Amino acid sequence: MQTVSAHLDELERLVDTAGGIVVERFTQERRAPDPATFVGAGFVDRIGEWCHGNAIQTIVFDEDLSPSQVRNLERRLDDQVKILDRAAVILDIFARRARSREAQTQVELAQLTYLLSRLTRRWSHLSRQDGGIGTRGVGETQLEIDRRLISVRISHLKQKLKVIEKGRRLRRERRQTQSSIALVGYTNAGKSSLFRRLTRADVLVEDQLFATIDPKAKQVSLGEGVLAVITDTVGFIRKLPHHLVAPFRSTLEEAVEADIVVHVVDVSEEDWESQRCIGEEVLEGLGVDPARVILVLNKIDLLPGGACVDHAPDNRIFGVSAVSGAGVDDLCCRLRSALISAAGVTIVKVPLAQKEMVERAVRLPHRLAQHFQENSVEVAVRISQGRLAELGLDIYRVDEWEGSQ
Ligand SMILES: Nc1nc2c(ncn2[C@@H]2O[C@H](COP(=O)(O)OP(=O)(O)OP(=O)(O)O)[C@@H](O)[C@H]2O)c(=O)[nH]1
Ligand SMILES: [Mg+2]
Repeated sequence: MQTVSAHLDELERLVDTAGGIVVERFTQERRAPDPATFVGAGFVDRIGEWCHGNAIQTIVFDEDLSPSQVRNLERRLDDQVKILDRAAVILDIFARRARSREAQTQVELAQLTYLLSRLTRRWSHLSRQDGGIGTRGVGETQLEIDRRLISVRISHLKQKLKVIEKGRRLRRERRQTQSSIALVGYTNAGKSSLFRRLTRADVLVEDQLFATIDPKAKQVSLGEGVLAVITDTVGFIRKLPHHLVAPFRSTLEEAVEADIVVHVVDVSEEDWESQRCIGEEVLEGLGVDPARVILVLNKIDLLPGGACVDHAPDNRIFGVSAVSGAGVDDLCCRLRSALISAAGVTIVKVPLAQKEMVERAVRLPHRLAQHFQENSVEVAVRISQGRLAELGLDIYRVDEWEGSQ
């Protein structure tokens, strides 16, 4: 029951973000959902009466409803009340928030896919009544035409997204010489706040679900001369039907190709562990190697007595507050060392006595970090092995970065 109320709290926040006002909650305990109306028919009637008496326009279900369930429910309520499910509310929020051409295209694609799944079954139902004889073409009903038009629009949008994605991919490949970090996590975990703190960029931070729909990338200086490109992403949420997230997946897939994936979890939430699990499942589904993931438990300032989060022995978990800045320096330090030891980074260590080689090393393009020691200089650099060999620096390659980070 505790989980149910937590889920309904979240649904209430979603409705609020979508611009609705929640007036009442109803729950029914059943062994299995009713195939026709999800909840029992008598229960629907009771809610219907209540809605009628209180001039309520919309009922939102926390679970995914099938198209025929929506239809049956609306009929049973004499088409006086609109029935929505969680996915429909989320899509509405996405549509309000999308700003960039890419996000708008992704949202439209998700909406039409959702609509199409609803039209298809209704159409097959109605076409039987029609007897297949149409006036608008060979056996076509209006719904069939709608369905066809939607399918055409869907393939057009998919095509458009491919072009946008290709452009983004090319731009990213050109940047390949830069290190990258992706911020991911449950909606409202504080990804944008951390992005803002790290980059000092003015991005939207709001105590609302899905504040970020358009991923943002920006260069960040992590101290000690280490630079990286950091990306803020769309948040995760439980019970989001798979076909809806598909359009957003490619953006996320690309973000998590980053050298380091920072998984942000709001540790002040009662069910933060389950939000963490949802995040881990998504990352696993995207094929992200856990070795590349750093877990950040955010909002430690809200923990009773400002409790500290113990660092895991392998330095993969950090407690921070994006708002107060607590723990952020430690995190930056960890990010620096993680970036230096990421795949694609080579470390060369040249004795200071080798003056000419030292000159070459400290002038290498795409240097990530550089550190002078008593008798040598260390340089971490993103460079091809071939180029390193051409410069004669490959003999100075070392496995470990020893300098300060
Ligand atoms: N007290 C406290 N609040 C925080 C902290 N970090 C973020 N918040 C608040 O949490 C809310 C959500 O923050 P965002 O940064 O927008 O979260 P997000 O993960 O980007 O959320 P979406 O873009 O909606 O997925 C805002 O009201 C922030 O002010 C923190 O460390 N402490
Ligand atoms: Mg955000």
